[in-house]
Amino acid sequence: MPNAETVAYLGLGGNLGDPVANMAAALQQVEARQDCRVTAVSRLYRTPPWGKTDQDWFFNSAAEISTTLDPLSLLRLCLEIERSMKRIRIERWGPRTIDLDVLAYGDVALASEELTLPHPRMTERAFVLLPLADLAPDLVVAERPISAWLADVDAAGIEVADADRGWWRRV
Ligand code: A4P
Ligand code: MG
Repeated sequence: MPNAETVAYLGLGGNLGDPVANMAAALQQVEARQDCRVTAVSRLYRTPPWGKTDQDWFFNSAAEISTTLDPLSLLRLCLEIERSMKRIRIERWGPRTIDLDVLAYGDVALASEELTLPHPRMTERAFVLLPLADLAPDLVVAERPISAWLADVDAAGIEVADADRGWWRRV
């Protein structure tokens, strides 16, 4: 019998090269697999740099997938896709061609050296919460819905770059 499917959420971002094309290619790579289906994608956002502010603005988005991969295999797939796009990881919070994070996997909570679920910093970051709220405002993370976390963060400056959720199929 095939493994059951689990709903998971991915966070995407980038500010080097052509981040929109990279995010679209990443989602197309996920979609092309037998063990993942992309079931919804957020609007595309343009966001001021968070953390290290002397760098270019980012593009950010989020995706809902349904997958038979276990959590660690899904993380490794994300890291493999990042590597295939030659992500440059020189400094923490620094510029990157693509960042592909596992935000949540079903209702799994775990913390290991390689993987923490839900993503530990997502509840502080408007550039994660705003796209995720397009898909799952009622998703509960750390005991509160995404919409409640979003109401508490500073989303100043964030713009919708493309309101058509099919943006990733057109790039
Ligand atoms: N890891 C553990 N749990 C997870 C998870 N749930 N998803 C481990 C993904 N990875 C997870 O990742 C380092 C390691 O975390 C992975 O190898 C994996 O084993 P990383 O992405 O290089 O993380 P980092 O850069 O060290 O730190 P952090 O806080 O994750 O950085 P982010 O989230 O990648 O932030 N501003 C805007 N506007 N938009 C952005 O997208 N992004 C960053 C980078 C900074 N500022 C930004 C944006
Ligand atoms: Mg990451």
